[in-house]
Amino acid sequence: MSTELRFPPGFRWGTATSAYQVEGATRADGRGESVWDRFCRVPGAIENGDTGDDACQHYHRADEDVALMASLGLNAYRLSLAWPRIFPAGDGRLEPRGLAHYDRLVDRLLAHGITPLVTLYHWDLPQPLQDRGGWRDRATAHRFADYAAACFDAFGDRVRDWVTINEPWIVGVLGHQLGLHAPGERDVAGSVRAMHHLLLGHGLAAGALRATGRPDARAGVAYSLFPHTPAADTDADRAAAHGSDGYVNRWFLDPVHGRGYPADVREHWENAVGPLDFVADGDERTIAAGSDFIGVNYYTRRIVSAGRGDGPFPWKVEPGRDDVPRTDLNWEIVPDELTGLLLRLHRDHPGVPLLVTENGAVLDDDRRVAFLHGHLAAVHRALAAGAPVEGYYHWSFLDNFEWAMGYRPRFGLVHVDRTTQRRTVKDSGRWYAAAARSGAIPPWPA
Ligand code: IFM
Repeated sequence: MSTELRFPPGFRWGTATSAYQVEGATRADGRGESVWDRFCRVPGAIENGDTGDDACQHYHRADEDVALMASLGLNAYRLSLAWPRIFPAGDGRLEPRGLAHYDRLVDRLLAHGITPLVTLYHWDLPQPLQDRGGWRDRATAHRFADYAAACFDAFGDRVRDWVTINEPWIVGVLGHQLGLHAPGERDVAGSVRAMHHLLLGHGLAAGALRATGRPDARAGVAYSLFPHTPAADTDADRAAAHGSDGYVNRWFLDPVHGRGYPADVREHWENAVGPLDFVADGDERTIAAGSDFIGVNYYTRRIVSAGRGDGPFPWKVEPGRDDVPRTDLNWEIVPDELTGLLLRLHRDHPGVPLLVTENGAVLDDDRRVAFLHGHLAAVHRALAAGAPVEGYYHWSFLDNFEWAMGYRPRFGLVHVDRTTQRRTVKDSGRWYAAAARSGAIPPWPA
């Protein structure tokens, strides 16, 4: 009798990338400047002075890369569109060469039986919009909805599923609070505005998708979700973990899925930055208008204790447990938390389909196989317990530009030689291909 773990028919076996991290060709075909092009020029901002100028040259090697994906038997791919390729100035003139590139890429994927999941915003804001205030300015949410509508118009006949915004919390915290990501702001109040406008942009874009009248089109956010563990089994640490969960997870999930901003987090933010007067009447209704799935980007958990340490809040993020294995970036590897997270989302937002839109690790490749195995088994347990998980997109297809850490961390199932750009499928890529082809993984533990 087989004890393999079989996934449901139609399960999406995918990988994920984002435009700035893989495309390169930042000056090709009329592409405008993005905040990341600018940020990479700030001395010391990126390890080793790396930039996305070349990245994996995916812009020029898209055919080869899609053929490689197909040869691995993958049936899904999450990619992002570069806003500055489509609207080089952020708004106004559409660049037909940018549209033509993605048009061809989408056709290529479909011709190989690979279903595209398209992200509209994976952090490469056109610099001219940043010059007008970026996400701190409400108008950016409207420009985003215009860009989204143009993409729905161009690709909506072939693309059904859209991730509007990738990881609004990370954009807020790393980009606007800590200055570690583009646009490099250190402005706590500005970060709260930015996060609100990102969600508003999502709601406006989801509304624009509805307005296309395509009944099977779906929109959702890909959230950076961190399950929380209290450091000690005390009321104080449990309250801290709940508060931090609000800051990281509920602040985004609740409004998008119709519950409005959570009162406890709103109070924390108002204590920290004053009244949230940029949340206009009706905004929460707009934000809640029409999300069709939850995109789960899961990497690790947060262990939290009471005390000060995490920005302006009364909790502290602890370093993690000694007996838990780590990735080479020192992130705890806890696949069980993914099961718990998926079940929690199913409980809190019943009926909403779930997609694991990112999961991956920087590890030597033997350990990546174990990581994949553990996390897919975790997804399987969630499915068995009733969570409606439709697919898994491994981060990442290729070793790529890991933002402020440059090219040092390698997340790919496919190795990319930085000098020759040669692609070599890793053992983990072959393992994942076997799983995708058979629709099952060996029993866990192996
Ligand atoms: O590379 C990033 C990606 O762009 C967003 N989610 C996390 C990944 C790994 O850090």
